[in-house]
Amino acid sequence: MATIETKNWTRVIRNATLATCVPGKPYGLIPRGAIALAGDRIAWVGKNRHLPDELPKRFTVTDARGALITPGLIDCHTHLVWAGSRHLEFEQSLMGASYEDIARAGGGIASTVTATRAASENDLLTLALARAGRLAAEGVTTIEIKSGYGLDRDNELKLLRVARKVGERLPLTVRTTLLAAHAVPPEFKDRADDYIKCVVEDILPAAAEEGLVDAVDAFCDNIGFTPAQVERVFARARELGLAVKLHAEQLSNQNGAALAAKFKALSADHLEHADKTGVEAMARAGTVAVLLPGAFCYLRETKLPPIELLRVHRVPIAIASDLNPGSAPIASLLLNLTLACTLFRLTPEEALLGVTRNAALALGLGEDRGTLEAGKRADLVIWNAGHPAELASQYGMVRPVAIVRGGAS
Ligand code: DI6
Ligand code: FE
Repeated sequence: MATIETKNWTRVIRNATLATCVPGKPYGLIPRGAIALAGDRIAWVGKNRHLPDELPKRFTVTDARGALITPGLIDCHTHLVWAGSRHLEFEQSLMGASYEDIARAGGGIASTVTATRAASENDLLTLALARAGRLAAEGVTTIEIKSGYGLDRDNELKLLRVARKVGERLPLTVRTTLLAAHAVPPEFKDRADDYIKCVVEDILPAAAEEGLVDAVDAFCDNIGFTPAQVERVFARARELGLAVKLHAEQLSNQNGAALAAKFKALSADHLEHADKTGVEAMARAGTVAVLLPGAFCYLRETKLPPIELLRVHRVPIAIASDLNPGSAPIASLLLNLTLACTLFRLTPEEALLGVTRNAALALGLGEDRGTLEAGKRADLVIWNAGHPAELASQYGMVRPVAIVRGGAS
């Protein structure tokens, strides 16, 4: 074997059960493995016995005593900047009102928009930090945060600024997504096309100009926007060189998955009502399927996303929390792992890949993170577990023992 170059190493963790999430074998598992870091990067991954016999004294060597190590978890779909609470709607829904009924009666997203517009940037930051902090504490090192509760230029930009600040205050990488096309704001009631014009001509360019947007999303559904309206938003996003993603086929089939694929979207999300045509288009475009079992569970949905079709067509499946005040007020990615298995029958391996490798792809970060491989960012979690299936197979007992973010813990 070639000599391993240890010159730049800053840290070694040995005697670990490494779930590298690299393709080839289940979980990319390396039992009795070791991982070496060089600054904020992974320098080397392999078996203990392939480590050089003499490790220089100058860097830290940790004995993991067999503990499981995974890549840092990635929550690739959240709406965690909001104010107000929808607990009364929760009660209405338990009395029989559907999510659509509540939205059509002026509640739903619109009620959160009222509360969020009234909140200051500072108050929103405090609320968002608490939610993101819950995710970070369970091993999440990268999150996506969408706007979508401002619905006018100043308020959408306010949400995106708060999202960026979350990434400055917490040891998390934050990717921001502009979701101005989430709902029609009250001042545009019955004028959805006029609102889309405002998104395309005003909100989107202003947010992009301020450097607040990593991607652009829209809600394509019977209570959201039509495919034609989404197309206008996506066309403008692409003109500005921004990636797109779509809330597609959550409550009904609008051919949103195919539309997302047409624009080479990073991901199409929800997908309960997606069909074969949509899945095939996603496969051809390399669009990731982001499944949101927490929202499915909270809305007591019964129509399952087409898991088998996604598998057959080799569409990468990611799992995310969808953390939001209406359909998924559940601040736990780990609970979503368990729900992905129990509700969607994903295997624990598929679930883990869904919050690591495939979640990175859904954010356009596949080259940089999501697996334990030399060259990737040194985001990793050491767990009080010995096998990766433990992460999804139980909830509330498996937790991080240590979290390394960009090489630091
Ligand atoms: N679908 C969802 O599940 C979230 N947004 C969307 O388009 C829910 C947003 C909310 O109810 O506040
Ligand atoms: Fe969502």
